[in-house]
Formats: sequence, structure tokens, C-alpha cells
Amino acid sequence: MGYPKDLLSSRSIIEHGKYALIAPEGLVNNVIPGFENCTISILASPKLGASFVDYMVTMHKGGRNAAGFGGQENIETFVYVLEGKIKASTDQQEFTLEESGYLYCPPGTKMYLENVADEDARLFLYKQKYRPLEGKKPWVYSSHANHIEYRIYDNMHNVHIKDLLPTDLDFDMNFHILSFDPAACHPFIETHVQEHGAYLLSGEGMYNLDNKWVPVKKGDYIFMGPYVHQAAYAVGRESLTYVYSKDCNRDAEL
Ligand code: UGY
Ligand code: MN
Repeated sequence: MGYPKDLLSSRSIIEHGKYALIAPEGLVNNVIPGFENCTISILASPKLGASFVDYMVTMHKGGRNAAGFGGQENIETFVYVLEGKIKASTDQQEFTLEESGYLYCPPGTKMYLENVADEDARLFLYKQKYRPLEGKKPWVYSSHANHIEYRIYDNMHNVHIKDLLPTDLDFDMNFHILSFDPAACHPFIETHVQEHGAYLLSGEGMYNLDNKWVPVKKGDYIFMGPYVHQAAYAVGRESLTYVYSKDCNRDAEL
């Protein structure tokens, strides 16, 4: 809501270190070196209390990152295509990604991105510090989520999940897609050490964040910090579906 039709108001909720619901209307453009002809918003970041950074990127016609995103010795990156068609590459490999296409780059591997269509491409982008494990090393991985079968989530026949990355110990995080049929819900309110950054791909629902229920819908972004209460009820006609990150495969550090 906003000027000139109404008073200024926002559905976004920011609780530093705990959780955040970020509605798309409040996002502003951030200039990030290396990204040309793109509109970018930083979503979660360490300033919000996240241990990772999530970005919403709109690549306009000719938009690209030719300098390479990530590539540092301890940084891993991931891109998920929400809309459009891009070329995503490393120094060795090249992938054409359309809606639901994604690419993971391990530490030390730069990710190059380029919009190859006339229309805008919209990307959900991520970077994180990789936590090494002796004898293990993650690898470049790309696929399309639409080609992966859903499996039943936690014995709930109206909730489905897919894993986007290999579940091997070499990887210290994964991206998943979780989908609730209308009226479906989590089996319980979760409280866990792992963090999430979630982008809502479809539907509407009530989301429990820190034990408070808030309405959410397609296009919203949710950051969930360690241990924050979290669960959803899907409402409406469409499935409530989101793509989200989750750290995994590592012990807690002292
Ligand atoms: O994998 C998860 O922890 C997931 N079920 N969390 C969530 O949907 N908020
Ligand atoms: Mn969770």
C-alpha cells in the first residue's frame, strides 16, 4: 500500500536475528559490483542475523555478471531461476537454465550469469561460507527442479518435498522445494538449529514465525533464524510452495 492511493503500510516484519517476512513491495535496488543491467535486492544477510546472503535479481535484457559471482576459496553459491532464460556457467561448464533451473558452484568456482532472452529473467541467488569436512569436496551441480519427482513429506500425504542438491556429506547445505496442498500443514511446529531463506513460489498461507501466525503469499521472502518456531497452513486454491535453503551435514561448533 502506498502513496497516492492510501496511507503507507507494510506487511513486512523484521526481527533481527530471529526471523523476517519481506514482502516484495518494500524492496529497493542495491548496486552490486559485477552485475550489469540488473535490479538487485539483498534479502537476508549477516546484518539481519543470517549466516548467508540471499538476493532477488532481475536481469533485464542483456543483463549479466561477467566478472563472476563468488569464486573465493571459502564461498559457495547457488542460483535458482524463477522466471526467464539464462546462461549460467563456470570456467569449465555452461548450462542453459529456464524456470526452475539451478546451478550450485562450490568454493573456488566462479559463477557467471547472463540473460539470454529479450524478457527479464528473475533469479533467487545465494552465497554462504562453506564449512569444510576432511576428505570431502562438493562439486558443480545443475538441474531443473521441474524434472525432479516430489516425495511425500514426513508421512503427510498432502505435503511434498524435493531435494535440489546431492545429500552427500560433501555438501554442507541443500536447497529444497516444499509444497502444501490447500488445507495442508506441517506435522508440527519446528524448532531447530538450522537457518532458512525461503522464497514463496505459489499460493497463500498462514505461517508460524516465532509462535505468531502471519499471512504470507506468493512473492514473499522469509528468513528463519536458528531455533525460531516455524510451520505453515496452506489456504486458498493453489498449493503453498516455496524454495528454501537449509544448512546440513555438519556438527555444531563450540
Ligand atoms: O526442512 C525444514 O526444516 C522445513 N520443513 N522447514 C520449514 O518448512 N520451515
Ligand atoms: Mn525448518
